[in-house]
Amino acid sequence: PVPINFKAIENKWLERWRSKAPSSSGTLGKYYVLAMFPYPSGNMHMGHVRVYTISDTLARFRRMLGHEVIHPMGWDAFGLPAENAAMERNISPETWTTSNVAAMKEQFQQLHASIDWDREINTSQPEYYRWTQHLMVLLFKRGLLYRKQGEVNWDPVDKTVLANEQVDAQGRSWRSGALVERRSLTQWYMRITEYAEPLLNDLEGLSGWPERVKTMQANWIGKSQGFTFAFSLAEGDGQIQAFTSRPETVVGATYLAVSKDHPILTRVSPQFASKVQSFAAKKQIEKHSGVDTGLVAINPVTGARMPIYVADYVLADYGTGAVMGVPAHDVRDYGFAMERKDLRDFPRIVDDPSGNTELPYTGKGPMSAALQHEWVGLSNTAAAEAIIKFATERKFGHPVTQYRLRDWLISRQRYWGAPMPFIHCDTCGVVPVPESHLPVRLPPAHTIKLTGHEGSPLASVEDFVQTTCPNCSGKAKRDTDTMDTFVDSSWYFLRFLDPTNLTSPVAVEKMAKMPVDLYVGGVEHAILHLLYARFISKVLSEEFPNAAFSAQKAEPFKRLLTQGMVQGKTFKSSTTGVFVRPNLVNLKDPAKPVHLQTGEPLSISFEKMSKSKYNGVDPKATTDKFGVDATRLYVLFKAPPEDSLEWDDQSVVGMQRFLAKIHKAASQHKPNLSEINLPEMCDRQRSLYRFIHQTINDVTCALESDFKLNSAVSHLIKLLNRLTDEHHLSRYPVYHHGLATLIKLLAPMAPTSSEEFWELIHPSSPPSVLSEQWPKVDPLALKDDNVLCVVQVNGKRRFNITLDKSKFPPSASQPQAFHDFVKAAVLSEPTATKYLPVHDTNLIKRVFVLDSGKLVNFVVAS
Ligand code: ANZ
Ligand code: ZN
Repeated sequence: PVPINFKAIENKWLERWRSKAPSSSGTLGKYYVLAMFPYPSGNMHMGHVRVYTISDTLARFRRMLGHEVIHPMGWDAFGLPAENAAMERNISPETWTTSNVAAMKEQFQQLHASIDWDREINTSQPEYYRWTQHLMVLLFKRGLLYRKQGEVNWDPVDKTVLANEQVDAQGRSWRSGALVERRSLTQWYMRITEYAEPLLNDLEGLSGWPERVKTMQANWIGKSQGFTFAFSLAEGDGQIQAFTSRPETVVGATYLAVSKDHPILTRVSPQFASKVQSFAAKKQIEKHSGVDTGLVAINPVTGARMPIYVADYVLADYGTGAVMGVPAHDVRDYGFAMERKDLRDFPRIVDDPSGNTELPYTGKGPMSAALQHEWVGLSNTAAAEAIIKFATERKFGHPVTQYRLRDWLISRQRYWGAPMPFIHCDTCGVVPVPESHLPVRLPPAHTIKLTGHEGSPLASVEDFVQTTCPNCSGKAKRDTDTMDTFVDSSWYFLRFLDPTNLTSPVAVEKMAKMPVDLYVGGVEHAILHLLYARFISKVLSEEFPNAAFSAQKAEPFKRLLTQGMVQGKTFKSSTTGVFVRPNLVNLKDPAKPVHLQTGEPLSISFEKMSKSKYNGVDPKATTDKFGVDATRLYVLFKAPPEDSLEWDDQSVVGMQRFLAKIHKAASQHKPNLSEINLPEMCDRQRSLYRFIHQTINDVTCALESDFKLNSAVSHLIKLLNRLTDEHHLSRYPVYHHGLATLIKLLAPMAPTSSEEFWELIHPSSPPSVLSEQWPKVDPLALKDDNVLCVVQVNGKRRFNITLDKSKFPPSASQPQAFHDFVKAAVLSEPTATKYLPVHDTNLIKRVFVLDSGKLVNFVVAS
């Protein structure tokens, strides 16, 4: 087909839409579709195109279904990249952010995304962060926000602290990649641990979330049941509590290890003190390092003397900050003990049922005979129960539930973030900024030196720091930390419901629009963002109680769709592994690309798009070249939303052709608007009608519940092909019905093209396909009234025919009539001439009709 002039069509419909906004009122109730709001980098990449195409398609679909749709967008605008970019360019982070927001908003429009821009929010504007600050005050008053001195993760490159969650397993910062150092600092924390139980338990009710994400959240919360033993000091009184998940191993505990800030360290004798102090001051963390404190405890079960060490591997904020060392059965304890002469002698507690005698052994098994104790021979789990009972009765232990989840460290020593709304007064302590003084505005960037110092940039602005205490009116100082940007995004979905409220973050009655019905975003947010959002949501639903929302446990996101990555085609030298620019690749033999200049063989792979791999594809270039709708369709069609998508420019053309074919069919079509009349249809019409309604069913299912958007597109392609095949029916209403249905089903995915096609087939009727009702499945159409009949000739299977059940004479009461009906149907089938003497029926000796017409056997004279 001739390519269509998509630019002209796009412009025409954008212009018409501008004069008439799509309706967002509906009779089916609200539907809140939310795509994770972007960081305004200024450039939309293909990953964005993918998420927002998905969310826009589903928003448009829901509008056609009759929902009142909420599909907002905003900007997660605070954060380090703005600050760093601003320093590089010598402009303020605010200027940089504002121009990026404008550019990206333009790019949203270029995608034809149907967004409620009147709900737009920007987390870096005082109108928004005023309420983020309000929430912090509220959490502070509830005891859910507090300051604490402790060991924190310090990023030496970004010069700020990081939450535990922002440090990866290799000990590197999620943002800068720098090796994180430990420092002892006073910081702000949110008491998310108080909500560990509901955060864990309520996962169960989230049937619309991927299992994978729920597991990640559950593991992050990391609930473990355990036991705490009290170990008494050998000299003087005093005890150390140690948390263990293996209480039965206490009989093999040969030493204790405590963290660097454990209170027991104040009891160290002068002889050991200097060594212990210098160890505690050390920054780097090593697996097996530690020093003897000279203190000794007594094993409450065996009575053995246990030296007490201070060791790097003991975390200050897990359990009790003390571990009972069981070298025989714990890998870390084993490593630690084997490096120290006085700890190398330790007993085995649990036998390996397979007879292996190697240590450490971390599996299950019977209690070792060498123990000479009443527990010998019991399974280790039974022994654990017995020891728990024994210790509980004698009061040297108690069961505990432990979580891996830590309180959330939210303060940052950077400029571009929401200031913590607190004042430090020598007399009154920490005082929240009164409501009427909010927001605490960020001082303008030009007054601040952003680089070259440690600690908060805000601390250098005297005007900002010096203030009076709201409580006693004495001289006081403002807090100079800003908030982690994850705080900003932990409640934005609530603000979208009430974006301009001047007296509250969100009005109680607006909470009734929660939860978000569908949340679309990257799986990289599966832990942090979603956990924080769930936490804040639960807290806020207590402050702004809305019965409906609370009844759903205040879970903010009902369904979660995590879309996969968009990957670009990458050429890599097979020998050096260096990435090669596509314009330096010789593709004469597409299967064996070589370097244009060196002739080196290159390998092809698909990898996450990035500048360094020369595999990025610019969304604007793509939509300019192929059209917005072809791009949108391609993104939906190429892979199921959850999988990664391998970008291939060549196949976008396929979508362009698909649209051009519909355009052609619509232009040539002479509408027949008469009513569909099922009983009057011939077989072919009836079968086309069924196909149309199967397509409605499949596409609706894909958009409504299983989100197989790729197969939704392929169902539409099949419907078009079917209509092309049945073009001889074009003057009948069923054909018109098919074409009109195709265009309606296509509308959410390819909106401007569908508008154009709709106009072509309805020259005089309503102007917008988007305001049409979503097609409904006719249950009569789907009712299968065909019987597949296998035809045998002299016992040999020859061909099949389909019999129309609705035309059957009643077989039970008139067996002969039924028999004749089937026989006639077979003989009138064109293929019958090949196998049966159609013109000389005398040669047919007998006909057996079996199984209600599913099998028929002709006995023919040879
Ligand atoms: C003795 C023991 C014997 C342990 C054994 C394990 C195996 P989960 O299950 O993840 O909760 N532990 C306790 N507090 C710690 C701290 N502050 N820093 C580092 N490790 C600590 O882990 C619980 C286990 O981790 C505890 O059980 C303790 O070692 C260690 F065969 O106690 B166990
Ligand atoms: Zn005061």
